[in-house]
Amino acid sequence: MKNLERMRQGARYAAVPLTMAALAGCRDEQPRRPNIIVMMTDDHTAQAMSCYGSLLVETPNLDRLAREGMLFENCYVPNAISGPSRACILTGKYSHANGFTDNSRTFDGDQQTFPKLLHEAGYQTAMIGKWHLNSDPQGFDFWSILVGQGEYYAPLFIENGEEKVCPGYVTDVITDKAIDFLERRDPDRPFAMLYYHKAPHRNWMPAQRHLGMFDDKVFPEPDNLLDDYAGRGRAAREQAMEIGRDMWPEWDLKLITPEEIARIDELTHTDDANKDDVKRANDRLSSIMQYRAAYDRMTDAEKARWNEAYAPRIAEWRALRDKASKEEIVRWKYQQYMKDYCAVIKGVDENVGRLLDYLERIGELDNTIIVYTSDQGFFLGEHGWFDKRFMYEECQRTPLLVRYPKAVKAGTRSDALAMNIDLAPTFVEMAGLDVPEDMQGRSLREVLTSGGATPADWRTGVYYHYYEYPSWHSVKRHYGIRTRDHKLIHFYNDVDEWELYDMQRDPHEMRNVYDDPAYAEVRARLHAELERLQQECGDTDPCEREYEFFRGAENL
Ligand code: SGN
Ligand code: CA
Repeated sequence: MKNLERMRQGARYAAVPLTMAALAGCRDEQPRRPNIIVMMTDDHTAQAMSCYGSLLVETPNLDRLAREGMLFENCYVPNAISGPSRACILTGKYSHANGFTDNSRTFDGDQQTFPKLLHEAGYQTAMIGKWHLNSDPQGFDFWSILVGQGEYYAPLFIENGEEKVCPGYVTDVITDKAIDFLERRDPDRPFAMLYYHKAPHRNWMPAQRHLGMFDDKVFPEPDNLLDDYAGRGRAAREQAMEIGRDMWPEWDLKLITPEEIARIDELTHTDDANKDDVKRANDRLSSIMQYRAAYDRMTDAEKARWNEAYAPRIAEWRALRDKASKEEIVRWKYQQYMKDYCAVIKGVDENVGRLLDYLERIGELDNTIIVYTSDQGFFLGEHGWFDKRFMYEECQRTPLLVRYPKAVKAGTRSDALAMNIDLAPTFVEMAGLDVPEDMQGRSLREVLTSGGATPADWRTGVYYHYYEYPSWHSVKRHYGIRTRDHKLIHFYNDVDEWELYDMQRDPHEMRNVYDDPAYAEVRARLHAELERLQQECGDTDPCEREYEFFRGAENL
């Protein structure tokens, strides 16, 4: 509490005239403070954005943000999982400092966040979409949040404390709410809006208009789709996120007809006391129950269109499942996964376009700092995986685009090691406030306004710490450091293993060189760097800290 008070006082409005005059090009009139929109998606990785070079899907509206703003090539999250990542963004602090280390936690909403600071400084604030922090949002004039993970069809929201089911498709509904908030705003004051999508989170249910749109596309496979994890440790081998083995046929791949759903008991019955069989039966039950619940939210007309769209896939699966090899099944499932994931991305991209058009129409587009990011990256078949959590590149890295023509040159790229904890201080600073000293990220303002040059004293390594184990997908607890050229990871808890990767020679992290004598010097240097970062951010006893888990498993 003492801290909060101190920070409140620290976040004075003092620096406005100077900073804003600089940003607004020193005009005579009282400079306008920028609006802020944070567009965040859930599990959208750079491999599925054409501005990052994706061959999987075209994202013209996101590409527009990149073309008219700055694209960050190296933005990293400190903890690649939803709730924790959201807490990092709100507070500008690492998980151990903001207290939200894993999805079972409840966010302490009394602590300092950037929306609160902006609100206190006169901004109109709104939070719309996936919140996933298990406590009510604070610091917003308007909030309308999905409950937990949220649903794709007819999603349930809590709006300023009241529950309401909203008909339609979640990505469209969130955008409608965002536009509605902007319509109702006071045009004389700046706004800050968190526009947070559920999409493209598992189980990747496309909007009706996108069903079947990729039926004829053959998606390029990552080189390591059939990875056997040789050259890596137990963490990579013992996870539960393989497309071939761990994807649920019904929930993830939609491989069940409505008639079969009705026979759920028969389908999931087992007499066998064998542990593996019981686990399989339980998984199948969860898979079908979850799918049924999601499917039942659709209207009859939507269900009919859905059934028609997935019937050919179900028929193909039946013809293939008993005769295909294990590899063929992985490859087939990967294709289906990509069809759904990319169709869901289309919904995001279109809605981002809709919001940009709206801002343009009301004359606020160029007055608004628009950020596009995701709560973390995601595996799209790399290492044979879906999901995230690992400190491996595909999910530690997250997309980051920033458009604000008054200060950010169009079409610029930055390769600075950025982090999502940098966003809070960036917004606070660009709104003309002093950045509170306890924010651990560093404002990106200098990077944004430099045309892409990285300040000489910028960070040289990013810190990571993942805690949620045992849990979904069995990714072991780990922490580590990524520098421009290397990555050092320590897996701990029920294991004690180190991994070191040469990111220049081995960008896909296929060969752990921790014990390779050729890397002895690098290894010592990285250990020292890691310790320094841990001291600096206060995570000094990463394996020893008392760690209670699964207190609120229903929150996951
Ligand atoms: C759900 C998903 C998991 C996913 C977590 C966390 N299972 O539990 O696959 O890893 O969310 O995701 S599901 O059967 O409910 O789809 S996060 O993005 O919210 O952190
Ligand atoms: Ca996520």
